[in-house]
Amino acid sequence: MLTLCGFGASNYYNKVKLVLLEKDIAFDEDLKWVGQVELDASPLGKVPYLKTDEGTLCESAVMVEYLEHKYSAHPLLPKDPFAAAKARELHIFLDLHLELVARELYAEAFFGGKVSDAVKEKVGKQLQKNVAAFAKVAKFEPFIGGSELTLADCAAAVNLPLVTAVSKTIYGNDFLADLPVKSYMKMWSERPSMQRVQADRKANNELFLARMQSKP
Ligand SMILES: N[C@@H](CCC(=O)N[C@@H](CS)C(=O)NCC(=O)O)C(=O)O
Repeated sequence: MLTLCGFGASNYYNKVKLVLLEKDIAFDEDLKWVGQVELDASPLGKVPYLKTDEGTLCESAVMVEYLEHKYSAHPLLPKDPFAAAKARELHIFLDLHLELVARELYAEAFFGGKVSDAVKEKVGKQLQKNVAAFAKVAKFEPFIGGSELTLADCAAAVNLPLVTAVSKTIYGNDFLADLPVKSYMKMWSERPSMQRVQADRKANNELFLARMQSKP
């Protein structure tokens, strides 16, 4: 049996959850907030992590690759090695070059904190550069890499809305405005996997914000 550990307000948690649901794999969830993470499973103290009958895994990109190889039904990577590599390329762009850069602004965008003007300027430039590069590799036809839903779509579905929200809040304009993200997310919103993830995310987000506010 698989147990996904973490919390539903986390984009990386939800990427793995979308993959589990899209592939129709049975799994349990174990609510672990940051600070409650089992460090032998996730030594950096990050969520998500996955418990399997073979052992534990941390890093969402690794988890979804494991799931893809272990469970052949409902494939989320093309069989062709080059096409699969192109999907992985998009996955890296989304996690590393978009989300991880935007993350530097979450404190102010979402959590009532403050980010210095110097950081805002540096991150803004980097994010705009990376969005322009991402626009060259993303297809939205209708899926992020073309005609097939892949692992990269599960990363896109959780990360693109964050980039939009952060850039709108911090810089007053949506850095993704030139891309068809709205129709892409509408397509996702019609999938049962996303409907469950969104419902769980909303419920968990309330708990998450309440926990943040109760901390000094
Ligand atoms: N590269 C990691 C990133 C996971 C991550 O940053 N998770 C956040 C929650 S969305 C977290 O656990 N943050 C707490 C921390 O970094 O201490 C992955 O893909 O799993």
